[in-house]
Amino acid sequence: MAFPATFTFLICCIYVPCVLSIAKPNFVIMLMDDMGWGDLGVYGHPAKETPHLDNMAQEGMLMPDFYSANPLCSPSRAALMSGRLPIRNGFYTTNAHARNAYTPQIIAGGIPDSEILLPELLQKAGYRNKIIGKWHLGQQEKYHPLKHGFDEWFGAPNCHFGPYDNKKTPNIPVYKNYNMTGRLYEDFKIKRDGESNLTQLYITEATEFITKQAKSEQPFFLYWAVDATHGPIYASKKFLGTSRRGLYGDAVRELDSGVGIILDTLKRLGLDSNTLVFFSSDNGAATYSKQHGGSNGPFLCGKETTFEGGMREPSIAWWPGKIQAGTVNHQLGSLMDLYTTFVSLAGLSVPQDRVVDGIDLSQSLFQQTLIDRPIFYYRGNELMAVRHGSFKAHLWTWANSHAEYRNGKGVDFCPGQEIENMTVHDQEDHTAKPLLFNLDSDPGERWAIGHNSANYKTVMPVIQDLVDKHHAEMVRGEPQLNYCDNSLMNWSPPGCAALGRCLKAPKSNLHKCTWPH
Ligand SMILES: [Ca+2]
Repeated sequence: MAFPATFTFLICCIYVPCVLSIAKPNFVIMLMDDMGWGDLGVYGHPAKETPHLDNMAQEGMLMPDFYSANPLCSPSRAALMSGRLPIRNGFYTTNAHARNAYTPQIIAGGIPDSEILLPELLQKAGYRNKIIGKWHLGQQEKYHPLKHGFDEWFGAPNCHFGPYDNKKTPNIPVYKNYNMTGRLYEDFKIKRDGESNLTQLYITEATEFITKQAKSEQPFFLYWAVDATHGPIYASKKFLGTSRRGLYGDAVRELDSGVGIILDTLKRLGLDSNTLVFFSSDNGAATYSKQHGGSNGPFLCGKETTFEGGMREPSIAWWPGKIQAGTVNHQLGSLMDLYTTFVSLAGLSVPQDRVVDGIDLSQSLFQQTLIDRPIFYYRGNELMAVRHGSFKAHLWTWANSHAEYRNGKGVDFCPGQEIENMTVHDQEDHTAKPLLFNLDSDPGERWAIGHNSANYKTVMPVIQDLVDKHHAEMVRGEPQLNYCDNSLMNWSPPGCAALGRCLKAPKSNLHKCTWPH
């Protein structure tokens, strides 16, 4: 007997995935740079200057227990893109123990070809991928985003430090896809008072891309990697002087307005019901900037450290109709999870030939089922701490060196915060008897649980098993951040000849990079 077409379709839907009947969802990652957990109104900042983010949380899900994979830009972003801890993907150094390393423009390494990045997988599923803003996975051409799965790029390969003299150090190029379109400070101004229209350009690039994709009906992945809250902090003229918090607050307000504009664009084009937007930050606020930087709320220290202030991120998930509005989800999450979750929602599987640290958060986002999993906190080549459930165990503690701290007169990663055995200036090894904290009752990591308490004796063996298993199964990637070379800086980026903007590179001086903390 012949089944009616609709009945056959239904049977197909039950037994095989309805690939053709369901449009693939779009993905947007809004990744802030050095923005802290406590910078958003909805996360408790008293300035209450983030109405669009607060509204995004109202329409979506607040995720207060969400982490970056590292307390520094480059390793955090490499983990986000690869779904794997920096210790696996190579974004660490072995030049010294437990040192934070990144990709300044003298770095010789970058994201290895062997890593399969999120956009590479999404490209296979028919997506068009765009990165706007900071890449930070290597400035050499072979490491560029368009060599690793992105179709479009507007932004810079490195941090926006400068201005440089183009003799000892070149100004950082800004790319439009494969080729440079100018340089920071020369063609894309960042003035001494912090005025720059870069965030406005990044907002326009985003809305134009989304509008183009809406017309084409091709699914897209937008990685909005804006960097106005990373030093040197900047904001456009319209926002300068408008915050109660000073220049940092001006930058936050402008980014917040950008979030509103992008979400409105999605709504206006009818894409909101089919787009998962995730807002977060690459690492904690730079507490060493004191009143000139961001806020990590109740958490200890900030950027560069594996205390909560270094890695817990202000995170919001948004997908109207799919993620229940106005919810708070205490799932322990990681930016690496976006890799696995997006790949799964796109109908693909993560690579099976390697360990992927990110987990599929779909059931947590859509059904609010908590998934049991640990969070590993690395600093360089060392596993510093592990969180499981409410508890966090510190295996190693360190703020920064005495040489850098200079008795409080130098660089201070924990200003105004001093916790015994924690915010120390010699690296302390606690692996034999880890320091244990309950982050639900003690989010500031101030009161260690007694080694002889019943709580310690119950919790610590569970975490120790996780640590032992993690170490036993670990396959470390070849470290990418050991060597530096001045000849590898952005002297002659692709496209410089057409603009008449190539600079003369010095002789190669390959040497071990120095990572002070
Ligand atoms: Ca950062």
